[in-house]
Amino acid sequence: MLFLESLRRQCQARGDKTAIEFIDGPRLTYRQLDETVNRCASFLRHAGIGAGDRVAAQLPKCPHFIIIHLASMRIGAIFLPLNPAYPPAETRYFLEDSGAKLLIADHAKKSAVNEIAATLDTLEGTRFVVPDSDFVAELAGWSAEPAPAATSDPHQTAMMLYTSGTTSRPKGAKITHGNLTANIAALHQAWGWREDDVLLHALPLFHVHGLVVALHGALHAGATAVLTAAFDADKTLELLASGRFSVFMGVPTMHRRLYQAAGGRRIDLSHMRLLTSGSDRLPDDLFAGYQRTFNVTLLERYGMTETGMNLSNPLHGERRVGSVGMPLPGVSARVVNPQTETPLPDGDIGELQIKGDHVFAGYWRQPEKTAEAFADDGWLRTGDLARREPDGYYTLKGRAKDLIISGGLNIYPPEVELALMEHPAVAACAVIGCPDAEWGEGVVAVIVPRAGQGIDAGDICEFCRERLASYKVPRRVEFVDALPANALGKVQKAKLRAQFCD
Ligand code: MLC
Repeated sequence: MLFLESLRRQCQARGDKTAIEFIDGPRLTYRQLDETVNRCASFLRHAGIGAGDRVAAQLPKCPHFIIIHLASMRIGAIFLPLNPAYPPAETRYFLEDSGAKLLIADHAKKSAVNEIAATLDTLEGTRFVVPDSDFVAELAGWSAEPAPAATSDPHQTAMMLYTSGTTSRPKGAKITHGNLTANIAALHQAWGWREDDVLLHALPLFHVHGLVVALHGALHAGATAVLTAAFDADKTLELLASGRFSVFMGVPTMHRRLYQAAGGRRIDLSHMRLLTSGSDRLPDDLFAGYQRTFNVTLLERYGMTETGMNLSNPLHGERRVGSVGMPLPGVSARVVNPQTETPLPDGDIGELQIKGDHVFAGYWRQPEKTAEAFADDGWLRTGDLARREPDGYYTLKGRAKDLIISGGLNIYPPEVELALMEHPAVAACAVIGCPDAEWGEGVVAVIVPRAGQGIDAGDICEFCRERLASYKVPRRVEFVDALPANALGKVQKAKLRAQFCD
């Protein structure tokens, strides 16, 4: 049964049980959720949205984000969540590339939306909707008649999540209804989701982690998701300690902040059934510090936008420090020689490759990039290096691709480099990630200035801020006379890391 169908059944079976609740905000029962999603589906259909159309949402974490997400999928449209931190230049790219028929944006972004609308000449069909803050109330006028089931095809795309590339602009990863269903089934089994679970949801909703792993996980189980509009470590710790919650999911930067918020106090969280960490490597000291401080063992797992979740430490059994565990049910994993793509024996380090019904359907209108993502025999190339231990646990050993992970967010150096190269005083540049205690890695730009041009770091950062979401803006800028290059002219980033990362 597809995820959407099982969700509909949960809505029917759970009635008055709370499905989603915002801290200091609205609460919707399963019945209200179902009804509001139906109303939103009517609204979308009236706006001319049909199967296969892209519905973009650039919204803060709010009830109507969830409603629009579920309603789009319910009518067979493709949901496209966008980070509200994107400046107009980035948002415009996503709308153009996806050919979105509708952008639903936050009121606070009204002027940015107008700016985009004025310059989006390739997309005459795009409509822009900026709802009032109470969009759920606005929907009351629309019919709650259930939409006819628009999807029974697991291969139909349900949503599109943009990921950047090492050599190109961001690409839309097509996530099908079958992918969502496979992910949820695997996590339900592996993590023992229960209807009496109460999830404290503090992640953003525009990534696979917050949207699929956390939110879908809770709704699929008929459990309750309690959401915070933003992550505040002190507040989150207070909530976790309250005894109300059984599940919490975070990225290492969030866990680090929770650990620091404890300020050396011992706060027992052992009443919680499951605390997971993902989206970036969990440092060993944090794993141990968390155990001492909170009397719980974090469960580390490994996933990516193109697949959702792949590997996980066990719910019962050893949660191994430094390891991302074993393949989830329905997931096949192998470690191969990156050159020959032949499987390696246990203990050897190679590229991690993945297969399963959860693996995405390819990149939106990019058949070449899709072909590059897969080995000839259909395995997905993750670009991550790993080692499999003889007892089946996998350990990540670095990245085969040029990627920075900061606070659980992927930043592709070429995207930042492209922005920097637009600056008239930049002759050449390279962007690297340096270890950072808070963020995991921090963006560092190494720049060769154009002769005779004045240039300073503050100006460079300001320039990037206009073109890139602020988390991608370099935290440090270094100036050099020349970049180290190999015989083929390729910049040797390892040398730059050795020089500029302490
Ligand atoms: C925010 N900032 C960051 C940042 N997040 N800088 C670098 N890296 C980040 N991740 C910057 C902002 O740009 C801003 O800069 C300043 O910090 C304050 O912004 P904020 O919004 O108040 O930040 P904060 O709330 O503190 O956010 C930190 C965070 C957030 C850790 C809570 O980054 C976060 O929610 N991360 C989780 C991301 C996530 O869900 N990843 C999953 C991807 S899916 P300025 O200069 O404007 O002040 C995936 C697959 C998988 O990877 O396996 O899960």
